[in-house]
Amino acid sequence: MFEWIFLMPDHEFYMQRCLELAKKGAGSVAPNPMVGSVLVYQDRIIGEGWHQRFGEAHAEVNCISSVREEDQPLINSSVLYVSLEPCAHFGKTPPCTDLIIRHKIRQVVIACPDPFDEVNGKGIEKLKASGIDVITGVLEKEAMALNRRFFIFYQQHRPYIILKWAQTADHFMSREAGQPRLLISNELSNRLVHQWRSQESSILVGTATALADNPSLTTRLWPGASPLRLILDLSLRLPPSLHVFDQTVKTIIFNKLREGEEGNLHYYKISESQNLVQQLLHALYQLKIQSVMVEGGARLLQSFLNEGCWDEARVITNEHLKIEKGLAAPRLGNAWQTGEQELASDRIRFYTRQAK
Ligand code: AOF
Ligand code: ZN
Repeated sequence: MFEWIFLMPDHEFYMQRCLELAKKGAGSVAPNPMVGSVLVYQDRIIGEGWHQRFGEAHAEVNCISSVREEDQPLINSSVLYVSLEPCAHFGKTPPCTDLIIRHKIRQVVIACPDPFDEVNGKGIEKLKASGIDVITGVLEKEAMALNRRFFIFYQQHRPYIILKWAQTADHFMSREAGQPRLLISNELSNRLVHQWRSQESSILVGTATALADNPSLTTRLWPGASPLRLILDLSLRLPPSLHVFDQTVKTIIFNKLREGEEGNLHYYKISESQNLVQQLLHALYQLKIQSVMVEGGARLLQSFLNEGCWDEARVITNEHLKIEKGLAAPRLGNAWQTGEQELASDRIRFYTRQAK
């Protein structure tokens, strides 16, 4: 019995390695998922790979081609670990299942199924049909969390939604309308926000925020790409002189009046009479935008909260600033706090939505 336990392959150990490898693709593979793979012969890793760049080779391909010449005869007696179901379709690259079958690999251990319609179970079926022993569900939760944007997008047909705001210690987001702009978060938090922006596909703000704060919504404080800008301007009343219209970044303007493109500005028509949040989410799904960070204002954030349409909230509180009156910050309901971080005078709290 003891010996049997000792000889059991440590699936979680190798899957953990797959997840570590997968993370090396962060920032270069979106909208594809981050995927890692290892090939193990009798408790020895003989190959490792990950999906490195969008449009290029998948994790399994890089893993198998990393095997040294002297180890190649061992491939057909090895176990392949992969953090996502191997694909069974011809996309930008050929199916990984064909490669695995061609190499006569005897066992494949998978963390989670691929929710992408073209794959979604077909990869697992194809491997099984060719006689390969397939084990699924190893570190499934961790693997899904790593690619949570990709999973939400394909399973719920909407982007992954992060709500972000800064508030005073007495729970205000800004001074009252017409009053001078209030800077709440400190420089360290502002830099962190730019890092967050670089991790998402898009940032959304409402009309009042675009006008009052004149934000650039770029990542100028962080070395990462600026996401798509999404501006809600139903009546197209925002002045073209605002930073968000400077055309340095592709910008979609959701409005009720017009469609079309002008350089980097894309006009997208929505209707005032229908549910705004649902229309936005539908549009973002159609546009294949996998994630959105909603950065204000209070009303727009509250609409997402009221609809229960959010996945994470990141709230920056300046613990030293009180203004006594102003525009109230949104109220979180059904939220779990998952973390907390202190950055000088600011405290950042992280929440996820609690399923009802
Ligand atoms: C895998 N291994 O490492 C990744 C997979 O256009 P393509 O050919 O790059 O295919 C993209 C789709 O393949 C993507 O939507 C997802 O379903 C899957 N990604 N599959 O077997 C990998 N990155
Ligand atoms: Zn593949």
